[in-house]
Amino acid sequence: MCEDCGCSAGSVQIHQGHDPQPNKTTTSLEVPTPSVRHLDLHAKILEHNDRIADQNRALFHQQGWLVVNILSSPGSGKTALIERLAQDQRNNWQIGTIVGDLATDNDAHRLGHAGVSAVQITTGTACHLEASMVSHALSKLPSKPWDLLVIENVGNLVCPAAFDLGEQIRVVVLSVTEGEDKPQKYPAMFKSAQVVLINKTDIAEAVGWQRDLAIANLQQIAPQATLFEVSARTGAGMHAWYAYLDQCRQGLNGPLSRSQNSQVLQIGRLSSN
Ligand SMILES: Nc1nc2c(ncn2[C@@H]2O[C@H](COP(=O)(O)OP(=O)(O)OP(=O)(O)O)[C@@H](O)[C@H]2O)c(=O)[nH]1
Ligand SMILES: [Zn+2]
Ligand SMILES: [Zn+2]
Repeated sequence: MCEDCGCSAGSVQIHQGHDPQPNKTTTSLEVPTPSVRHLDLHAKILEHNDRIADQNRALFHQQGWLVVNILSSPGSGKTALIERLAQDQRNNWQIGTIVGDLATDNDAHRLGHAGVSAVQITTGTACHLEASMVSHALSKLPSKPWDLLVIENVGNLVCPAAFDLGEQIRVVVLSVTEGEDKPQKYPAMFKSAQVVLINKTDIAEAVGWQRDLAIANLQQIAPQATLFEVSARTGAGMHAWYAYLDQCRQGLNGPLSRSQNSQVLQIGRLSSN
């Protein structure tokens, strides 16, 4: 975990387990809460980030770019989804990408091969992207009238939730291999999403994915999100996701109405701003 975002500074509790064996002892430990100074510093970092995110947002708006921030745990298929998008929409949209990882430029290479301009940010120890990193990366992107700028965040379901990058749409990917309880375990991330993509549906049956349970969990934690069930591997379900993006592009951040998007499985109300 990175030190910059204060992610290691929260009050950590180790809970007593439900031990089925009667004579076993279990422990409960609470690590002290962070100092006021530490919390102050964290608040300042977020405030600073929000200011730069606002500048990014103003630039995106002025340029008429639709900007999407994709977040998930490592390996959920963020890059694969962008590769598929690039391939399917190569004749329709001019797509730029900014991709964050702690190390390597593997993802930027993959996206380059998929035919889109890609700028890699390597964050070193930071486990999330910040608005200032995106702002710097923008200067490395060729200047084009982007229809769509996709930002792939660092694989992490915790810290990236707190950092606004100035995007119009925040997309959280949940793949079927991760388990149905991820929305409950990482509520801040799912609560911040406009869209949830359930990925790797091609292997849902093989891994025993409990679809109804997952959707109920999402409904409980993230009723504001619009859900698409997709497979980056086979392309299944991607057209509804593209239709959503297209409508957002046309309205540039305007909300979709339910009736406009009958293919979309609604798990709750759509964003109203
Ligand atoms: N079966 C199946 N595999 C997939 C799908 N999408 C991605 N994968 C595989 O999942 C693995 C991880 O995919 P990536 O696209 O690298 O995931 P990522 O979220 O970008 O990973 P990080 O950038 O490391 O966080 C790769 O082996 C992909 O081929 C899918 O829809 N179905
Ligand atoms: Zn962190
Ligand atoms: Zn990736």
